[in-house]
Amino acid sequence: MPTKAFPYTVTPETFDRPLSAAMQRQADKRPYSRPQENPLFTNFKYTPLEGFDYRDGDGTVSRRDASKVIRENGKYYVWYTRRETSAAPVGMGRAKEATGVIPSADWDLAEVWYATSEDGFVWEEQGVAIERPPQPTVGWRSVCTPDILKWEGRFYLYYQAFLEPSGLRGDYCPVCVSSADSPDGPWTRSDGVVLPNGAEGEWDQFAIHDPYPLVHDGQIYIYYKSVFNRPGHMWLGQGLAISRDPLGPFEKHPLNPVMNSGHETALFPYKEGVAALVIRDGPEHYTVQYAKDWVNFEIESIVELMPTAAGLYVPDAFTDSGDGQGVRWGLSHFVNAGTPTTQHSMLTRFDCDLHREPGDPAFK
Ligand code: AAL
Repeated sequence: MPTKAFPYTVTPETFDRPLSAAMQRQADKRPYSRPQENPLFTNFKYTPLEGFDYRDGDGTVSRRDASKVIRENGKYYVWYTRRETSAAPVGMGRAKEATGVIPSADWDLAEVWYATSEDGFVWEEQGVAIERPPQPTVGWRSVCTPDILKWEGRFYLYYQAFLEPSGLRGDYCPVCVSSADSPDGPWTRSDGVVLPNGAEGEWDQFAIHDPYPLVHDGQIYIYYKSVFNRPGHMWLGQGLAISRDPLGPFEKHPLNPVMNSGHETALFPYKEGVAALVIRDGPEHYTVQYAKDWVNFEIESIVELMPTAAGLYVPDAFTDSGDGQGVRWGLSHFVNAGTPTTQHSMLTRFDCDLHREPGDPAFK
């Protein structure tokens, strides 16, 4: 055991002594132990958006789960879950009381809408992009939680498609895709599902949520969330599915799940690899992680006040540059604004510092 107490002034030599496990981690210079020098550490600044009406927050209008933001035709575009119902959700625990017009959860009886903006702060809602198809087509109960891909000049929206209210077996849903020549649509829906649930007994047999497409190595990489070990013990993980065709079939990565945490994980190319905001839930939530090979993620930093369900503005999401530049802002949502009987969500803007500048340590 050391004879002297740990010194007040810390120098490299300070660590040349027997150390506790915690101080050994500092001596090892784990990335997350040095946030001041870490380009994948950030704070988040939030700004309310202009242009969205929430009917005084009575719970009948909700906007949540924004897609990535893209820039086309000289403006920003975003897609999101929009619910407009005659009443606020009854709650997942009372899902049996949900009807054709009464939602169970905030994302029940929803559609995918889109909005555009000149500056990312003031938005103009343009209307519906993906409507609910007629019963019994998959998605008839709700279509929500979209994300966008641009591939060979066409646009693809991936989204969750519900057959039952959330709270019953609704969240056991797959992902469907629609495509268009323009971000303004019209959107043509592909038959069936594009990201199917895993086979019985596989980790993603029930839910495929939060599809998140990026382009890497000439292929489409879709990260997605699943919830496994239901119902005894709930554990969220992120999987990866890869294809050269946006309409599939997608091949699930043999190492899935590739992340052990994250509810609505947001990713962006960074240098040659991919970085991830691992948001909400799981043993490694509220971390920024990095995978040089796009598969094996390591914790880079531990952060606070992460944006819920972040949709990032990722200028190089689809350029496959092999030299990702990072991100500065995006849209996220605040959940459960209002009282329990007026439950809804509101989109908000966040700014962060996860981009590369000349002189940053990332520039090596
Ligand atoms: C979200 C997402 C998915 C879930 C629900 C709606 O934040 O993780 O979309 O199904 O909650």
